[in-house]
Amino acid sequence: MNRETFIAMQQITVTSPLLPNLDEFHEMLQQIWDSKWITNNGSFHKQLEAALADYLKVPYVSLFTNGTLPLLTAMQALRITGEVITTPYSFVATTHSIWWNGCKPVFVDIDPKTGNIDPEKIEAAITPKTTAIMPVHVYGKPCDTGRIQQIADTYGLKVIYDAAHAFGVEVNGESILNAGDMSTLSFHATKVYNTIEGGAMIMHDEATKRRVDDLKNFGFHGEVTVVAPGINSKMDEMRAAYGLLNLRQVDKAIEARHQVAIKYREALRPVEGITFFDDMPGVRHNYSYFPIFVDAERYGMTRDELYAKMKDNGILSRRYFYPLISDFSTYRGLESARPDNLPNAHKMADSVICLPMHHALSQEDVERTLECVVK
Ligand code: T4K
Repeated sequence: MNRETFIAMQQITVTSPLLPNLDEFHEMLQQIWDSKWITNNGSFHKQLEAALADYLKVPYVSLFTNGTLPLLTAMQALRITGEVITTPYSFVATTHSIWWNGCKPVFVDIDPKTGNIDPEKIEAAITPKTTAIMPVHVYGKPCDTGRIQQIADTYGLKVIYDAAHAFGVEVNGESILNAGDMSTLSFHATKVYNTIEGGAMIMHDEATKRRVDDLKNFGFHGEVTVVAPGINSKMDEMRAAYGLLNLRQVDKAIEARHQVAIKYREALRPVEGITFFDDMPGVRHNYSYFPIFVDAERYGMTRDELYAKMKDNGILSRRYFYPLISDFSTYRGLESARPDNLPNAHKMADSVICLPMHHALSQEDVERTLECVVK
């Protein structure tokens, strides 16, 4: 076998989906076939909402068909208008949700210690038109939710957390998903916990849950009454069943990721010019991503050179989150998108590589990855 064929066969991807046992999934599919109830708040949908509320230690969960629609719907449910303060260092869906609601995103720089929005820079971005803050727990690292809430309370703003990466993350035993007015999750195939495509919204009270459930079902409340201009973003029974099965094995998957993080950190700590995040005290992390940051001068190679070298060796790392959202054509004309407003975000986006990180990485995969980075 030549080198090219070997590498093509042995590719190590940045992530790999957690898949349920196929026989168990088939049994559940049989139940769905027997019942002929395949979507619209079916039995597995109800079971998954209850099981997730329990697992995540949150009061109410509303399932969605992906992680973007709960962001859009949260803004509708809270009747957000005007300007929304957010981070440029995220997946583009965060800002798109603001745009799709006819609001203006206002970018605030990040804290280089966490990659999350810097709370100390939020107040300077507030105007009379600001109605909400949309922070992101990037890579599952908790935002400074206490400080953000203080600012929101002072200025009468809503807070919607894009918690797409923060499945199962806890601070001092409490779910990070309970912070703010609402939090949203993504259950995409590439996430720690997946339902193939899927997502959820977390809220504090039953009335909000009812309103959100109406909104994701075209605004229908009952059979003949439409109470709001809703959308269709319901999760079907197949994916809810798949989600129930994956919930049984997600803790094991998170522990496997944790072990990979330990090996990466041990090998990378002495490497000149490579930095990474350590665990935060009191936090239950989910190890959803393993970003490293390349200082080209000290490392002796640029981020993009290392990225290309990994690719040549069959290691498909990703540069999440490069380019910055504020650099995409839709947003770069905004005043807050000016690079001099976002120096920390630019530095992080220009130096980041997310190493392969998932539950099924073998010792050999980890070693091959490290061989590429530790020269
Ligand atoms: N907010 C934040 C902060 C987010 O990060 C995201 C999504 C959202 C909101 C929106 O949530 P969703 O509407 O997507 O639920 C991925 C995902 O599509 C996206 O969900 C995710 N964030 C984003 C960070 O990454 P790509 O384009 O990088 O994925 P892709 O298809 O290149 O896959 C990466 C690797 O994963 C592949 O090289 C191999 C592996 N893979 C992927 C898929 C889809 C598999 O092994 N099997 C698969 O089925 O966007």
